[in-house]
Formats: sequence, C-alpha cells, structure tokens
Amino acid sequence: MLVAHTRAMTTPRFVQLHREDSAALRLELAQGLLGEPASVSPKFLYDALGSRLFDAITELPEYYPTRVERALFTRHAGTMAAIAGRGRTLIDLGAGNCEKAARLFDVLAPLRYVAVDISVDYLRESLASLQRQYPGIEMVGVGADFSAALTLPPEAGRGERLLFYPGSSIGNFTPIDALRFLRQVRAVAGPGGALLIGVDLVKPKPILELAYDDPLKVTAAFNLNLLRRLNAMLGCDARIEDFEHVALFNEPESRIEMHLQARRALTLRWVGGERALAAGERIHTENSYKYTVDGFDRLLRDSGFARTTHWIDDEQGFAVFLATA
Ligand code: AVJ
Repeated sequence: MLVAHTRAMTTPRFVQLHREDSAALRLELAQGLLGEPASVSPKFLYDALGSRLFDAITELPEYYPTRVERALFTRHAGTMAAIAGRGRTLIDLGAGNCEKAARLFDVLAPLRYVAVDISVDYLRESLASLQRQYPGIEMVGVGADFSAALTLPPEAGRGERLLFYPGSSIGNFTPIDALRFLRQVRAVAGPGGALLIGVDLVKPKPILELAYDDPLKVTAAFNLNLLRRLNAMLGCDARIEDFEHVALFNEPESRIEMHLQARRALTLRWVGGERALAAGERIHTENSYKYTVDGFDRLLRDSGFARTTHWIDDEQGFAVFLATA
C-alpha cells in the first residue's frame, strides 16, 4: 500500500490541452507576411535551435533580465514565501526547463507543481527529473497555448494557487493584451490566490538596445533563425544573408522592437503566396514592452489584484511583483 502510494506520487502526469495545428500555423505565418508592415509572431522564435539561442542570450553580459531576476528571487525568496504562503499549488506559465520554479521549491514548499508550456513534450524530461529530486511534490505537465486563453485542466487541482510568470514574458503582450491576460490570471488564481511575475523596466535607450543587439550577435542569430522557420514551415525561399537584425527602443510605445530588415529589394515566395520587400523594408518580429514600477503596479490593480508588493535591484533595471487576489 505504502509502496503503491509512493510510486503514484512520484510520477508526473501530463495533459495536452490543445493540439498544434500546422495548417493554422502556416496560415498565421502567411497572413503575417502579407500584413502591412510584414510581421511574424515571436512565438515562432522558439524551435529547437531558437530555444538554445535564447538560452545563450540569457548568458550574455548585455542581457541583464535573467540574471537580475534570478538575484531578486535568491535575495527575497523568504519574504516572497512569507507573503504568498507555503504549501500552495505552484502554476508555472511557460515553464520550459522548469529551472526557475525549481529554484523556489525549497522556500515555497509547494504541494503541487503545475508546469504549463506550449507543448507538453518540452516538459516531459525536465518534469520527470524534477520529480525524482522532489518526490513529495505532486507534478503535472500541461501543454497549452495560454496566450490565446488561459484555462487549466482539472488536474491543476483546487488548492490555493500561486501563479508564476517570470522572465518579463509579459513584455511580449501589448499593454491592452497584457491587461486582458492578467485579468484571466486573476480569475484562474481564485480567492486567496497570488501571482509572482518578473517585469523589465524602462531604462536608458543604449542599455536596452545593447541587450537586444549584442556584439556577439547571438540575438541577431536568434532573430534571423525565424527565416529558417519560415522556410521549413511555409516552404519559403528566404536567404539569411539578405536580412539584417534590427533592434530599437520605440520610446513613445515603451517597447523594444525586433525586426528583420531586407538588405536589398527582394521577393519572398512560398507555397501559395509571395511578398515583395523594398530595400530597407522590415519584417516586425517581436515587441518587448518595458514598464515603470508605477505603471505595472496600476496594471496589476486594474487586473483585479488587491495588494501588490515589489522588489527591484539596486540599478532599478528589473522588478519582481507579488500580487495577491
Ligand atoms: C522571453 C520575451 C522575455 O523580450 O526579453 C530576448 C525575448 N528577445 N532577446 C525578451 C528576447 C530578444 C525575451 N522574452
């Protein structure tokens, strides 16, 4: 009996909520390319190579968010746990390798860990090895595209919830969509629920632009890799050499923009469509919004959270907010 119980507890469960529909993804890519301006959603940045390039970005001295956020979690985890409460269901949105959440396990002592990512397959290995390290935490892997709508399967359970959304991933949403998303987060958190979220802050333009256009050109490779993705998914004929990585801080919009800029006049052709680009014309590939502390605090309250606490580093480059329902 005891053996059976232990074995059941140490096996993560996996649930795939939505199936990736490759026809729909191809349509989305084609529509983006035909748009004015042409665009490709940043979600296409993360294929196998793109995910590795992003991991490499987080090691760059110029890309401060990952490092600064980690330091904030290390330094203030005790206080965060005191406010959020131990023994909750920790719901990790965009878990990937589950590394960031795992670092908080000892201090947060969650009863259950629900790792959500676009594909449940990304989660299998990391969750299985984490489960061996933490046999006492019930683990569930969920494959879901929560950017469209945030819904959780019954396996997420009914315990008090702490949602975890680190890395300033919220920056990929426009402020309007961020509000819509955070309202859903607030609803999913439920009464007594909380949200722990990392947010990149507005800072001088040169620092921001260097973080997204590093001299080693890792971010350029990360962005240009989208062209390989277009070629693979659409049967497109894009040549990497024809494009240049551009990252700029759009101050009025308070966002870093990434673009792929055509080095010469060219036409992209794919199965079922084509798009002419003039020399210097750009394909918009990512927005990364930067907030002020007050601005993000307001956003959390507008989303329905009653109380907020935040921590920032000495340079005031990055903030971690804890919002309670
Ligand atoms: C994963 C969306 C938070 O916006 O900083 C890093 C992605 N793009 N370098 C960010 C990214 C270029 C990153 N997020």
